[in-house]
Amino acid sequence: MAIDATQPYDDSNIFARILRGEIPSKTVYDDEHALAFHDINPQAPTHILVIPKGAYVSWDDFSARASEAEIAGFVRAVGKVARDLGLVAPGYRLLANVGRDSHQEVPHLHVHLFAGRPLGPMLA
Ligand code: IU
Repeated sequence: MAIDATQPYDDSNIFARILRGEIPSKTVYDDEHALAFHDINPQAPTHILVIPKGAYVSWDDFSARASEAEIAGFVRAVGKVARDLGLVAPGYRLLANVGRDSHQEVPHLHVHLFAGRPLGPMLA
């Protein structure tokens, strides 16, 4: 079910539980500011989720409240995952859903990274 991204952060969400180590994930990258892991229901041969370690619901929440170090760390992590997985040459797609109309389901900011096949034209 899509969430209302204006709600306060709910630390019982599934990604918060993954960050606390309460639920396992197939981790591909982990540092001070970000965690990246395989999506449980992949929509492409490679489907990674990259999340900041801080408690942020959405891109706008993150950009308003996160420190410069958190923002830089998160953005760098997304790029590092793409480089480390060898995705730059074939190409990849980043997507962040926010709120009801985009069908965001997990109320912790995440960027989807899709790759591994021609992804077709961007869908609005
Ligand atoms: P969305 O942008 O909030 O709609 O994407 C949430 C994603 O989280 C979606 O692709 C799910 O398959 C994925 N996911 C997951 O990887 N592990 C989980 O335990 C749950 C959802 I729940």
